[in-house]
Amino acid sequence: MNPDLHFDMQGDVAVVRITRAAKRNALNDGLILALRQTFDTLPANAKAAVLCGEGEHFCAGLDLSELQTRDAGEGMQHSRMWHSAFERIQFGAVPVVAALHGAVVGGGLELAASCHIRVADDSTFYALPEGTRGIFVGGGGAVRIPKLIGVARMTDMMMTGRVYNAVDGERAGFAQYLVPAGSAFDKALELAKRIATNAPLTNYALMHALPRIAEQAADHGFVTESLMSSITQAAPEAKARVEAFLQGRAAKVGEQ
Ligand code: 1HE
Repeated sequence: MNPDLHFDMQGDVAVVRITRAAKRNALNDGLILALRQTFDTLPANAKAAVLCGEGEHFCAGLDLSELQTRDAGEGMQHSRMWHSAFERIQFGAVPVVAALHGAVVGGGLELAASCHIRVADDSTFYALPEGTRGIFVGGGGAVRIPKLIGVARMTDMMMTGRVYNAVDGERAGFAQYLVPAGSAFDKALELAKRIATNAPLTNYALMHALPRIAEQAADHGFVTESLMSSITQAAPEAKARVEAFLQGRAAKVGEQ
């Protein structure tokens, strides 16, 4: 295991923590490969995961000290390495909740965007300093970030160096939850534990089918939706859950 990445299980939730606080959790090649390996080989009993960072910041993005003079081909391979690691998060085995605080910038924002749910605390800020550094996003941000905040906001961030604070960031769509400073991890863990109680096929459909359906033409999307709907409904677990509700044994909407 990479010394800059800590892994442990809290019940059936996998907790993945970047522990490179001295360098603001900047992502070097070793860390990217370790993230890929970790999400590729989660224990079979993991039903959800939390991704977080140690210290004052979630992640300062690409380790700029490794940004050597790559030629175009090497640069593309490097970017593709990030893509393959973050795809293991987005399209991996379990839903991943990101616990955000402090800097969520550059590749750190790309990493957060590959998770399924983002919980930010009041100290969180978002930026894409790639624009200032004379480069471009390369970790899937051009695909994922506009889906959260729209092309216009991302263009503005990269052209002008705009930084979003936690409140404006939540309003813009970076995070689905905003909590008091210091409590993002606890909230993320609470959500992950809740997600872990879902029927596995429902979580699978949300992770693997929903984002693809959303990108399909509507008439294709309706068919894919109906297939996924029939598969989830046919599972014995779905029948048992519906039966429990009908017999008054399951929570009503809004009850835990
Ligand atoms: C780093 C990095 C890094 C910090 N690579 N070493 N990302 C950026 O352009 C963000 C650059 N970082 C910052 O703007 C600031 O560090 C923070 C706002 C995140 C935090 O500030 P602060 O005052 O808490 O920390 P610091 O004093 O700036 O940094 C502490 C140390 O971490 C320092 O090293 P030291 O040896 O002098 O102690 C910094 O050099 C180091 N450090 N951030 C390397 N990013 C797939 S493409 C993705 C493209 C990108 O992500 S580009 C955006 C890169």
